[in-house]
Amino acid sequence: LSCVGTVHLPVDDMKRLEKLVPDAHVAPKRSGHTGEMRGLWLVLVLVATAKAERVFTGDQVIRVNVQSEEDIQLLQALETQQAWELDFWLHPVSTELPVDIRVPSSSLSSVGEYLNAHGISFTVLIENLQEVLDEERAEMEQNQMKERSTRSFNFGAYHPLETIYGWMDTLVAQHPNLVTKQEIGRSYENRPMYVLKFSTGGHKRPAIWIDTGIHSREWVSQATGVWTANKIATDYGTDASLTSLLNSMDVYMLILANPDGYAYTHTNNRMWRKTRSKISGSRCRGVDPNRNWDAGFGGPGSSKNPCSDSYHGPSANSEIEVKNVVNLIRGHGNFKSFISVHSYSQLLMYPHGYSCRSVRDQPELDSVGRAAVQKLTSLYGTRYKVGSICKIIYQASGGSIDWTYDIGIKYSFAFELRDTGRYGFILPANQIIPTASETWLALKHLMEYVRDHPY
Ligand code: 0X9
Ligand code: ZN
Repeated sequence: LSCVGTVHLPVDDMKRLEKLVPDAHVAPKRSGHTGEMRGLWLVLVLVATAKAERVFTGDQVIRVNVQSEEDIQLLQALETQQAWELDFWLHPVSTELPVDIRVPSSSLSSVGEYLNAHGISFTVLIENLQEVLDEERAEMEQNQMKERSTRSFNFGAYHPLETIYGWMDTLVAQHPNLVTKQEIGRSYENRPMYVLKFSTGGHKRPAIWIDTGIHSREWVSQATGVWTANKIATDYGTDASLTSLLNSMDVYMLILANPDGYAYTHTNNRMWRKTRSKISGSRCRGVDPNRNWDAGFGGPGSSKNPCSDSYHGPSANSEIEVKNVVNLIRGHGNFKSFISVHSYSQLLMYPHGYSCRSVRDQPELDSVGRAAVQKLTSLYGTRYKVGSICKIIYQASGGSIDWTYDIGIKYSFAFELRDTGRYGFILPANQIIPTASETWLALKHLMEYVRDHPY
C-alpha cells in the first residue's frame, strides 16, 4: 500500500506541501504533464463519473498534534466551517486524543496555511487516499474471482452486500439446528435487514445482541461480524463454554445494520457513514444512525445540520434502520446485553455518551470491560482503552447503547476496533482475521459474564 506511516511534516515544510498540491478548481499544472497524460486523466475522470463513484485523488488524511485548549478551539472552528469540506475521522475534544482529518486535495493548501498560521503541527497518515482505495478495490475484485472459481468464502476479505447476504444462507444451511435468518424489516431503500439468530431452543430466552456496521464505512466492523457469526456456529458443540452459553441463551447478530450505507460505500462513496434517507428541505442525504436513538436525542455531540456526518435526524427513531432494531428489542423484552461494534480507535466503551456523569453500574461495567480487553490484548498485544463513551472519546447524544442501557439492558457496550489511525477506516483486509480473532476473546468474556450474572 502507498501509505506512509507517520511522515512528519514540520511547519517549515508547508511551502513544499503547497507545491505538491494543485489549487482548488485548477487543472494540475505539474511540469511533467504531457497532453497524453492529460487525456488519460480525462478518461479516468469520465469513467469515474459514469460510475457515479466519488474519487479521492490527492485527498490526505492528516493527524493533528493537539497541544492546548486553544488548539482544540481552533480545530473545532475548522470543523464547523463547511467551505473546505473536511471529513473529521476523529473529532477535536481533548488534548489527550489525536485529531484525524481527511482533507480534500483542493483544501490541502488552505488547511496547511491555517494550521501553519496558528503554529499547529501535523503528520500525514495517508498521502493519497485514492491510491489506498484503488488497492483495496483491486484486492477485493481479485478475491471475488478466486471465490467464484473455488466456490468458497474468504473471511479475510471485504465483500459487497449481496455476497454477505448470500453467505448468510450458506451459514444457515450448514447449521440448520442452530442458526436462523430473520428479516427484521426493510431499509429506507427497501433492502432487507437480516438478523442471524443463534438458538438451541426455548422461547425468548435471555439474549445477547451484537450489531456491526451501523456506520457503513467502518468495514472491519461488518467483516468482524461475518467472522464472528461463523465462529459461533462452528465452535458450538466443541467449545464447552460457548456451548453452555448457547444452551441457556440466544445470540442475535445484525451484521449489516446500515445496508443502504454499506451498498453506497461500494458503489458511490467509500467514505459514506450515514443512512441514505432523504431530508426534506435539504440537498444533503442521510442521518447518523448512531445519533438517532431516543436517549438524549438532539443533545451535545450531535448536529442539527443535515449535511453533517453526525446529523441526528428530524426526530428520534426517524431512521427505519434504527426503528427496526428498536421494535425487535422492545418486542423481545429479554435482552440482557447489547453490543455495538464500530471502528476505529481501539476502545471498549459503556454508557453514557450523552452525559459524562457516571452511570449506576459504572464500577461493574468498567471491571468487566477491563477483563474483556485483557483477553483481547493477550492474543497479539493490541492495546485497548476502557471507559464511558463521554469520558474516553467525546460527548455523543442519541447513541444506541445509551438507549439500551436506559431501558434496562445493563450490559451495554460499544467497541471501536482497530486501528489507532495508520489506516483508520481503510484497514487492510489482511487485518480482518487478526482483528476478529482478538475481538472474539473480548466478546466471549462479555457473553460469559452475562451468562454468569443473571439479573
Ligand atoms: O461517534 C460515534 O458514533 C462512535 N464513534 S465512530 O468513530 N465509530 O463514529 C462512538 C459512539 C459510541 N457508541 C455508541 N454510542 N453506541
Ligand atoms: Zn462508528
